[in-house]
Amino acid sequence: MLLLQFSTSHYCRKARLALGFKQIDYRVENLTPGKHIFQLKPLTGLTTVPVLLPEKPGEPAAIADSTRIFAYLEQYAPQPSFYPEKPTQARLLEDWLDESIGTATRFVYYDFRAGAGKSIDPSLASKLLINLVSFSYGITPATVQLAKARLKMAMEVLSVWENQPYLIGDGLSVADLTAAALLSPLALIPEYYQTYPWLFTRIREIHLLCGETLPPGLQ
Ligand SMILES: N[C@@H](CCC(=O)N[C@@H](CS)C(=O)NCC(=O)O)C(=O)O
Repeated sequence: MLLLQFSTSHYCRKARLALGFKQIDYRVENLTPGKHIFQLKPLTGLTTVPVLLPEKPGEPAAIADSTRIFAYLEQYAPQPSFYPEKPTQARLLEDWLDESIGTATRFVYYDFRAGAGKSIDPSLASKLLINLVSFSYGITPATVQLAKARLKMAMEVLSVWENQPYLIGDGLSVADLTAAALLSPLALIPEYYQTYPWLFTRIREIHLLCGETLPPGLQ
């Protein structure tokens, strides 16, 4: 299988955790932001990564969107399951993390990289990328404030992780994999790293379990 991705995207990290959890062999192709639109649009009708190409006869040519990639992988390799218990609750948590919290993380992360975290990569290329992302997603002081409030609420919901390794029941689910990927960029922000140490303990554990490289800040 081939995963089309941006190397730094947390949604692509989510797809890699899924492939690692299922122990499926795959290769990655890193796309160039901007140029990616011309590669992806004809393939999926969308412009977002991750996109999975199963490269198998009789299988779909391309699957776009991390949630659909999870659904495909679940039927391709049912065990271990992404939904061991309370599948409806797990899917709801995944959807909320995808649609609300992954976006909030992006806003807070790029705001940090443009300000206090500038020195992480002072190169011109990084500066241009941060400016491009901030412009395309409408990252402004007001939207960052809203995103910070969303993350505060997310920490309350995810604080289940403080006392137990799984968000739902007694097994790792899509909810754990999604939270571990989509909140991982916060590891570089001291305010989050210091206030929520349990979050980064779980993110680290899940990466190790899935054989995925630890995100920046946890290496
Ligand atoms: N809901 C999508 C979100 C993916 C997403 O937002 N991907 C971003 C990178 S983190 C992207 O491809 N942005 C480029 C674009 O929108 O053209 C998923 O779960 O796959």
